[in-house]
Amino acid sequence: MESLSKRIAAARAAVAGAGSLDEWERLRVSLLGKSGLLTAALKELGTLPAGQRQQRGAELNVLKAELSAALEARRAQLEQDAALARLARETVDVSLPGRGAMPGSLHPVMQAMERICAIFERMGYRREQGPEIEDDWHNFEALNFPPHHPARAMHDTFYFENGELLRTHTSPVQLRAMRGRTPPLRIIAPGRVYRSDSDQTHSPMFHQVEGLMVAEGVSFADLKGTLEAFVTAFFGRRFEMRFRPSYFPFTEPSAEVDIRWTDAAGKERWLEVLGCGMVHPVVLENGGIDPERYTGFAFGLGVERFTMLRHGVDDLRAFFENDVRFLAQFG
Ligand code: 2U9
Repeated sequence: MESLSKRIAAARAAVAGAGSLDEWERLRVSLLGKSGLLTAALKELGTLPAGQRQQRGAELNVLKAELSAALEARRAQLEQDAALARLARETVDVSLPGRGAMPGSLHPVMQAMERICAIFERMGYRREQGPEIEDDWHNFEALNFPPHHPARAMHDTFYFENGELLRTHTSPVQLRAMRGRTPPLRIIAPGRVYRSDSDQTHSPMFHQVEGLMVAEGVSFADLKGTLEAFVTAFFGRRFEMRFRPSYFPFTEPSAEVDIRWTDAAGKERWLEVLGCGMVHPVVLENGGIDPERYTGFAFGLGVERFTMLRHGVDDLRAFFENDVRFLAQFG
């Protein structure tokens, strides 16, 4: 018993001095494990005479409880030390410069579309939307493109097998709006349109904004004043403007609008930016509006083109490549 006491006193000192959880585990096994010091002493109880067995057993149990408590206390301490060491290792130096965030922003074409619509909304126009998959009647026939008419060739159309098509302009939106309402109306129709065409200045999907005003006594002079006010508001300055006779099936008379533009090299030239005209009587009728009583004007523009002019971008494809280095310049 005496030598056991000495060995236990030594074990206690070792437990108190255990420097790591690994060392602690080796000690626990050597004391309380299957062939540990105390386990062996307890096993030996069976060899003692019955008279001594009970007292010795009680003493050993007290020692075992004391050792367990000492082991437990040391383990708690070692774990706490380890946790504190990890916290110290993982501290963040808040004085280091950050990596920098990359906030997203509206695509430049969408920004221009918003700008265009907001200008017309201030003039009393209401935004309308419609389906991108259309039927022949809404996209062509009702807009005075007769079947097999050469004007249809102006739009390289994507057709579905069932005869439906991807709208080639947002005009069907205004047509649907006319059919559901009575004049006076002012409608602005922004949206995606599709034409089978792709090069430096054409994309198979692009964005249009079209406008329509119908009321009693609307004239070409109203159209000119509206588009001059719009161009001035969009670019933030006045331009010399030219309304050049043109042809669209859905307007008569029709015009293309040029502005006097100074290019990057400082050279002045006329630049086409809009199409417009007085709504054809046949189109008013198809929209359920009496052409004897009402007149209207309409116009259309390509949003990518306006975005390119506003920012001096010379290749349309930059808007569809989604290179963040390009897009981040418009944040
Ligand atoms: C209805 C009646 C008339 C819309 C118009 C244009 C002229 C026009 C082009 C500009 C460049 C399309 O993006 S572009 O290729 N648009 O020139 N659009 S008048 O006329 C309408 C629309 C709807 C019911």
